[in-house]
Amino acid sequence: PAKQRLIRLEEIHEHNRTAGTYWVFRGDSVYDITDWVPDHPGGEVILRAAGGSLEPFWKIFSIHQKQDVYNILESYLIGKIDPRDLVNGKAPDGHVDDPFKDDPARDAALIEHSARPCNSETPISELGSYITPTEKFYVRNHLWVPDVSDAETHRLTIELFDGEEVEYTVADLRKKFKEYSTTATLQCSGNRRSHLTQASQPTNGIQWGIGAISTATWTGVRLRDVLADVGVDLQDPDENIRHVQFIGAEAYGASIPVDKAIDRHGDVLLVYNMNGQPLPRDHGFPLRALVPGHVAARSVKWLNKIVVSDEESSSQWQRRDYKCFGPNVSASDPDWNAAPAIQEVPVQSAITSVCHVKADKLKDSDLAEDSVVLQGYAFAGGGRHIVRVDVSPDEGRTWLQAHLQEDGAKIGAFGSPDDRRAWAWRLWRVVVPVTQVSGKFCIKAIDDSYNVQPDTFEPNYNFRGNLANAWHRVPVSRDD
Ligand code: MTE
Ligand code: MO
Repeated sequence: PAKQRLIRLEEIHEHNRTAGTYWVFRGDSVYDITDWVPDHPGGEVILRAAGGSLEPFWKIFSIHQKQDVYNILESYLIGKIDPRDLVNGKAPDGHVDDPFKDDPARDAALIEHSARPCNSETPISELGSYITPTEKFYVRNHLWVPDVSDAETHRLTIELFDGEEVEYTVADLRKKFKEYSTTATLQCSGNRRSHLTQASQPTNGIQWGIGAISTATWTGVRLRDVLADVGVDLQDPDENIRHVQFIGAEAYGASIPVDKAIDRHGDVLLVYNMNGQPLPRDHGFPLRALVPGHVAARSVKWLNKIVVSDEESSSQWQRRDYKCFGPNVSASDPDWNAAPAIQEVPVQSAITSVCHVKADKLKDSDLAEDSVVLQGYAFAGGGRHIVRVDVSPDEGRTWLQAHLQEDGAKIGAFGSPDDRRAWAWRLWRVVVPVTQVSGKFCIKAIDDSYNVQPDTFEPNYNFRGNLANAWHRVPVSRDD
């Protein structure tokens, strides 16, 4: 039968992304995936594998390593690799174009966890700045930085519920819609994962410290205005419309509930500027979604498609990642559908500076004793304001109130200063007399729904190490 046809590697290579038909192999099996390309949830990124092995790509896009995907693939089987081209029963993966070769240069002060893809956190010394200097803003890339060379002609396609598509260039967006700015903190769901790991058990993922969080003033147009323009009824949306999906040019994708997308107070923007300058390539040039108050994974960079849908994004980052399970669930047996995707983030805080000061050097305090000055950040998701930061100089026996520094946020896109949501962190400072200090310092923040951080990590262990937000504890001796 045709399925047992023996195929030389050379012939497979001819069916590459420049050909009209696309072949791939896995193990010694050869597949003609031409008919599957239009249906591929990740879009045309699949063409990178055309003419060669799927294996190196499935290592990056690990969502494919499951039975239903293998089954789809099997239905496109056209033959086996000729044994003359096999080594130990496998064809060599061959040359794979390095997708990271055009990644931008990065600031040397960033703390690098991985280079390809780039995962780098903001250094502690920069976390005391209300607006994070753009080049020190943490970078969290799952894949490479796509080359979107022409900002003005970059297209955003919006797919409507009935399948209709509407296109805007970035220039169209600027021309057609009113511009808004908002100051918002982005926090990765892995921020402080290393603390959770140290306190409990190993976790999967990048072992971030306290710097997978940064703040910027973002400028762009409101998603709700764009949705209204393509015909979504903001007052009474079609009840089938439940999610708004975002797709990035390199294939990353995520979604948010439609209510957040169209909320008058939700401040969801399609942004082209960060701190008054065009978005740097690492942060989504030329266009990114900004979903303030939600985990940063939903603020999709290099945005080139929005899908109005009854379903969440089918991406692995929506369906099989960025979820929290109970401490009993291990990495080997999660029922991914049993947990909701993380959207709004819980209350968080960290100590960014510990400074021992002699009494005679204390300027802006009426304390006449030798003291320790602590500084840090506090942040709550969902637009909730930080109302308090409690600081303990003795591992939680007694507490002092930190002084919340002025809220420097630009007013959000909507509302008066009084009813606006808090999309950005609050920085805080406290002076602790050394006589009160015994044991570690620890802190907890409280938001305006009176949510409070848990005291320890262990009871909230989750194998992915997401949303690590127990009290931050630091030794008294640390001095920055
Ligand atoms: N968007 C795309 N297209 N690709 C990505 O890898 N990473 C997400 C989100 N948006 C990502 C993305 C995650 S997990 C985070 S934490 C934020 O971008 C990081 O944004 P930053 O790199 O601008 O700090
Ligand atoms: Mo993230």
